[in-house]
Amino acid sequence: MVRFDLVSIFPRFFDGPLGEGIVKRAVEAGLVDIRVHDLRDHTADRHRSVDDVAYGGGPGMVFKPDPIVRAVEAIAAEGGRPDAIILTSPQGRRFTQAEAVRLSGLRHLVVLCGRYEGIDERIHEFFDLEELSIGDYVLSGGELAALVMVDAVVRLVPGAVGDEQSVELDSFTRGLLDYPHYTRPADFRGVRVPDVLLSGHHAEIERWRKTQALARTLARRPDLLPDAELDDDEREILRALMARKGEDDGRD
Ligand code: 9D3
Repeated sequence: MVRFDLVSIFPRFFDGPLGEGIVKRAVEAGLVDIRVHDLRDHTADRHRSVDDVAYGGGPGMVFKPDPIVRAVEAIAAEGGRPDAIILTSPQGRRFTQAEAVRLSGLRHLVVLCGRYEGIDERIHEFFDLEELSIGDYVLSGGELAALVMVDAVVRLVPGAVGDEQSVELDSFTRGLLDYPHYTRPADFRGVRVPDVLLSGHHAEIERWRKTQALARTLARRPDLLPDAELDDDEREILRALMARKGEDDGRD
């Protein structure tokens, strides 16, 4: 069982995404426990204020430290000391599949959803915070990033995804992009499914899929190849693809 406590100023943001599909099923099956907390419930002032202007001036607001510290203390008082406290932040290190695997091995995760310009830096004096970003683009806040992390981690909890094999074969687990997929009809408006897939030759189909996955990875995500887990076949196919590409590059 993995427990998530998500802290946000927009708690209803999570209703839709957590109420559908694999995550919903995992919650219903008791594999994960996901609790959403309204940061404003942890304020101590009449106006329930969570933010204030920045010392030193400049645009944008900053989360006050007090409601955040109180929220984490309340979670710890009720659910015990968490194994990790994550702050979603554009300044964080990148959340990757390897991070998802690491987090899926923990039992209790707190995710603080950043907004505005961030949290008062003194928060770091009170907890070990791990800052994580989901990528190099600008979001309006950390809620979507938190949902991305929850989704990626929940899929890794044993039993959450019906077919364990599909989790194991997932492209980012192996470090390669997936091969192309086709379904019926064999001829769609004159465009045919590659013959090899209809041939019934399982060894040929496997080799075609490996070649396609490698060619796509080479063309679209060559950055993945150095860390990809390749079998002997795949290493040989990749050598051939790269030799061919080398020849093409030299052509005018
Ligand atoms: C307008 C604010 N910007 C001023 C220079 C900085 C800024 C602050 C807060 C930009 C975006 C955000 C909100 N983003 C997140 O909280 C966030 C995020 C992201 O924007 N991209 C990728 N991962 C993440 S995790 C949290």
